[in-house]
Amino acid sequence: MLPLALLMLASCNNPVPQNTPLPDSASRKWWKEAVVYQLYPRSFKDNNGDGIGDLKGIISKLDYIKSLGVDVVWLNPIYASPNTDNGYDISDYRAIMKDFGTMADFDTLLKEMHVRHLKLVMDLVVNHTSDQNEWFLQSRSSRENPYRNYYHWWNAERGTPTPRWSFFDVNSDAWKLDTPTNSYYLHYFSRQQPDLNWENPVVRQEIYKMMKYWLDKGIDGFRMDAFQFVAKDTTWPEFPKGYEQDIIKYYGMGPHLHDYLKEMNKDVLSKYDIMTVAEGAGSTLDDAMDLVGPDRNELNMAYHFEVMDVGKGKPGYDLLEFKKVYSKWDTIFSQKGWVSVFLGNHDQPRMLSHWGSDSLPFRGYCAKMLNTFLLTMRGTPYAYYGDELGMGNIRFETIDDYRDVATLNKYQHLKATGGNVDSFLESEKRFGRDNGRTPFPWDSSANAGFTSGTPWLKVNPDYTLVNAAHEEKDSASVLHYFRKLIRLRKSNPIFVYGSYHLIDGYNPEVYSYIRELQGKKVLVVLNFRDHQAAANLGDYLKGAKLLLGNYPDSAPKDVLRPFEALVLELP
Ligand code: TEU
Ligand code: CA
Repeated sequence: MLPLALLMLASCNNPVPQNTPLPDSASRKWWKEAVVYQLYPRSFKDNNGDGIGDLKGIISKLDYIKSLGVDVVWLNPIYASPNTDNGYDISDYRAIMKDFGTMADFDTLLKEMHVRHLKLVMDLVVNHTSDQNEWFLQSRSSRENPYRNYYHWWNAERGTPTPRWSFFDVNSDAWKLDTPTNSYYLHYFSRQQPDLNWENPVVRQEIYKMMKYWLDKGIDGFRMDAFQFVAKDTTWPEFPKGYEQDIIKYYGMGPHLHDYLKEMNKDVLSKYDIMTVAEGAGSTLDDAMDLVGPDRNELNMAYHFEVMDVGKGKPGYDLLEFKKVYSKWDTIFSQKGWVSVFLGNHDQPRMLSHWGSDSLPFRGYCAKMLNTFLLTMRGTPYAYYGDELGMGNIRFETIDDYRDVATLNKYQHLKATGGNVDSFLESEKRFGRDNGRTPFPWDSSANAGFTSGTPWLKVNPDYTLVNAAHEEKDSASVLHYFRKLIRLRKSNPIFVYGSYHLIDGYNPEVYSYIRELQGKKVLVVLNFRDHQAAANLGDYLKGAKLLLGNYPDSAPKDVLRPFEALVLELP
């Protein structure tokens, strides 16, 4: 993959495409033209004062969501769950989590969304269930139980199982000895999240039936959680030492994964006009293309993680790396297939803090600049709730403030093994998942208007500055700019179907690219730094006309102010 990535930055010396055709009607799809709004239900709006966001809360805010101009809402899991991983541990796939409301609330939500021409995409969590799921309760009860093979078991008389690393386990061990049957079960995530056995055709049929249950209710698609991990090599080969550093290579795209997807597509997906996106796209170009190639009959669009590695583990990040990754993924799908574009989600810190700066005086400019990137790239943009306001990381001081199983278990592990918990807490201020899960700031009243009770996770104290009511009144706010960006994208197919061409690729501070469709060209220029930076646009500026900029006196020019963003129409 690397050689292609290196070529990317140099490709800016190639001529700009001149006449990219509009794809034929068969290749134009609603899910390519849509803007997705990802909403974390626990933190959006609490309707009954228990401190937890709920479906009635979301219903009460649908007009706000509609006002953004987005088309699709992706809801993180709302199924019945004991909530060890905030709903990613499902105990009943056909019920709604008590905290969130009832099935009647769900039906109302879906109906009210469709009235407003908003589509609903649900999280589908089928790599694992909760250990409280009836399937698992049966499975663990005896070796002869009919549900036994729904999960992966290793009888203890065989000795200890081949080591498997776990994302969330306190000991990083993915095998847990279960005394009732003296056997180990597999859990890539926490002990409360046993992995389903996809090799069992009965499991697959159960899942397909469950998917139809929701699709027949009228939902518009699935985001498939951790799906690249579902297929396992059940001969359990030894992996080389240190394999967990390259986990996607060893856990991703296991045997028969594509067979399962083809089967699921034939039995379920192909029968509906829906959006389907798997979390993760493997580790090679072929993996990604195999998932979403239009001739493959598997899924619609990829959601890769590579860009998240660019900013991991070190302060600051290299903008050239960032450009390489985005340019590479654009190239992969330039002829066929489709990709998601995102800068944050519920597993990541806030995009503003991670990729830019939430410090004054530039925070508003920076939030606008990052949103400009998100909404002018090729691929379906996923805006994460609150990023339309410019929310930032909360940066908790103590472990007691955290709720995330990933943070809590890691902390416990370090404590038990004499690791450095202080430096861990410092790094969680930058990377902890709870940074991206704090309650939505609706207004400047107590608890940001999110709840009348005690919020399940602290509200970011900066809500007095960053909240929807305040930004609604301020025509120069991030919120108003976000709406303008969406209107711009919607009014011009160049942003969806236009080719992408990098300009001045080796510029370490400014990211510039041209989108071109049927001879029309738009130039996007983004200063990723908190200081003035040169864009080296040269002749491209001749006759350029401003479509949108994030400073009050924006105009086409070559030297950009801190976090300045320009969207220019070229002659
Ligand atoms: O995440 C899958 C996944 O691979 C995560 O471990 C991811 O690498 C990590 O969160 C980065 O910090 C999905 C969901 O998005 C996540 O919220 C769940 O916790 C996880 O699956 C288990 O269902
Ligand atoms: Ca509630």
